[in-house]
Amino acid sequence: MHPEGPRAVTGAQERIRRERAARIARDLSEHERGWRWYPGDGLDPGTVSAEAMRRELDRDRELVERLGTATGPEADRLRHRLKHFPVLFISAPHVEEHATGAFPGMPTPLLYATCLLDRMLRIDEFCGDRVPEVVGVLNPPAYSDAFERTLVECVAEHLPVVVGISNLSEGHHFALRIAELVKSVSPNSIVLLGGQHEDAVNPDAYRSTSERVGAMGDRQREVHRSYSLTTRQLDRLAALQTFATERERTIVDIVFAGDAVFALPELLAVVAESLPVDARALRKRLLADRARFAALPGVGQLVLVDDDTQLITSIPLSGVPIDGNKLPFIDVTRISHENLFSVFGNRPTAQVMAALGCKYSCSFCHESADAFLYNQPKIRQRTPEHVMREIRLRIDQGFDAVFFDDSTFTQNRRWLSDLLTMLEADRAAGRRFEWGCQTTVNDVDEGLLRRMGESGCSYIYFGVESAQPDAVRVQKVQQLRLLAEPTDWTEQFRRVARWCRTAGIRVGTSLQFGLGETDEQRIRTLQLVADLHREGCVPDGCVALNLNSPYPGTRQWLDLMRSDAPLPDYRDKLERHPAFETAHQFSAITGEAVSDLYHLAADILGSALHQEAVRTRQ
Ligand code: B12
Ligand code: SF4
Repeated sequence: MHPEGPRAVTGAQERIRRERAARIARDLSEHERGWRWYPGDGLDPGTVSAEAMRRELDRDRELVERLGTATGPEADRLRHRLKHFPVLFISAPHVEEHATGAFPGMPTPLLYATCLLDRMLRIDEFCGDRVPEVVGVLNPPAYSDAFERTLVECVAEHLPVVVGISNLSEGHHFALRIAELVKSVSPNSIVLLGGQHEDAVNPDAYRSTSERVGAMGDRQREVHRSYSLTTRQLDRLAALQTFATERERTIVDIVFAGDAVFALPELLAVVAESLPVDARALRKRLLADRARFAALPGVGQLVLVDDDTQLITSIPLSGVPIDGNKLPFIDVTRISHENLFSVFGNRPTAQVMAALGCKYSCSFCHESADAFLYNQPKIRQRTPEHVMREIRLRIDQGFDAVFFDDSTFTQNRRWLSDLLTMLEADRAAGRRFEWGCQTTVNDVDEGLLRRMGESGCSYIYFGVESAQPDAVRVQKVQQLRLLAEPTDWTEQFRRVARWCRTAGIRVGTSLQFGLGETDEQRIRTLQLVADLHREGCVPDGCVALNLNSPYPGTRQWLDLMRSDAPLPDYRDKLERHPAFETAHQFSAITGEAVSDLYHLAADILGSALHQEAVRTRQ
């Protein structure tokens, strides 16, 4: 019973509903108000659930117990403190200052991981008794002393209960440094690591995939033979898993591998129930509460060290893939660094991902193995309607341009045609914006490019790799030979670049070295791009240089696991030439040869080369 009786309860309920309505009107833009959890669900975000109502009434009661019936700013501050606990998110950068070969974009992996949590917080429907307050989303474009100072200040000021760090392999070294710094300032903060590096060094995923392949018929088993791993081969990966070292056991508390969308709010709900939190007690509780996670949508697992046995233990999710159409849009409003794309004149650019996955399986690319390792469909596509709603939201939020982050945006022609029809209709209705995407030279033709250009597409990034890529490693090249009019890769790129020029689309490209090419082939590659630059197809600053480096979660990585060659350890500080997108110590081209290659590329490509230093401005 409420301390002041049933009438006071009804009054409080009315107040809570009014506050919710005001919050929706204040915080949500028009395109976010018509749905509760995901666009199209037909539910009202203003409805206060029984759980949220109970939580607010409990807070009222706690406040009365502490302050009596006093109101005013002090009461508001206390209510806020009683209700919330601080959490901090960080997207680990992969380069230091003065790098010129990097493109710092939006931290989409982190934003996807927090999308459901963010929605819950925006409509005040977090599924727990105490509510996380996100005190920062740090996405530094580069690791620097200034970033360390900002981090230390932020952690010291807020003493976050949980710090979530998003971690790709190239940024792994910095992710661990961030974890260490957090623990040095706030030893009680729970440090949580997640992202594609953790997905790709998770021995459980490789073990279960190997078992799945072992149970297949002969033909299927042959197709997937790269995934057949012996115990010895799997054990080699164990040394790279986070928690394999003593240091990691002291600076990281929980690792998440796989789809974190539903798992993250659940984990924070367990934290909310365990406040004031202690890492050992939390781990014990998580292990006892496994069933909560086994019921959640998503493929993946929490990974932690069992304090009783000292063994690395997993808490799996249900294994049911997440439908991207039933997720809230990512919340792009809280990141510390704005996302400006020089190809769109440094105007605010929204990154939108319409599909996950790629139909090809190039050996150096994470798309080659990741979906299969997590037993997911190879391509997970959102409907064009769902994507259009996100675009409309971004335009209303003030973004001037959209970049589609899909690996191969034009891989599904029917889907693309439907989206283009919608873009054309919006354009005719006055909603005009510039957009770009990335794809392969196999997956476009003259008519399609013309139509894309007419609907606002002004830039396409083609992963060309080289003038004569090795068809075994670069599967898209192999596929080109199967087209109706088989052609040579160089010729196809030249033809596509010219079609783009006619359609008013600028071409960007990434070149990849260290895939076994000869010096002569390198020169031919650079000259091909330089010619297209001179012809006006490739504008200044739109060519990126890469060195092939075996990333965990690729077919190349599986081949390394099956061989006796050492597996790269991304805990090491990576050696990189500032003008390359990728580090080189695990590459076939290292040391002096890297700067020689840079000078060769700079001489031949001139201003076509991307040379802009990462912007560190907030
Ligand atoms: C957008 C993007 C970028 C952006 C932003 C990346 C960032 N960290 O901020 C930019 C342009 C900056 C970028 C840079 C690079 N990228 Co990139 N990028 C992508 C891309 C296209 C989309 C990522 C995404 O949003 N996916 C969708 C979400 C739903 O999936 P997800 O990323 O797996 O995230 C889920 C989980 O991992 C987890 N999770 C993620 N973060 C966190 C954090 C916490 C706390 C928790 C609990 C869980 C969690 O939950 C998420 C939701 O389920 C992917 C390709 C792809 N299709 O995924 C490549 C990809 C991630 N990039 C890759 C690479 C190699 C790079 C670069 C090295 C490129 C380069 N040569 O310079 C750099 C390295 C950046 C770094 N910090 O280390 C590889 C990663 C391989 C690996 N093993 O790490 C990928 C897979 C591309 C590929 N096809 O190989 N990239
Ligand atoms: S075509 Fe591009 S995205 Fe697809 S597997 Fe090859 S490199 Fe990766």
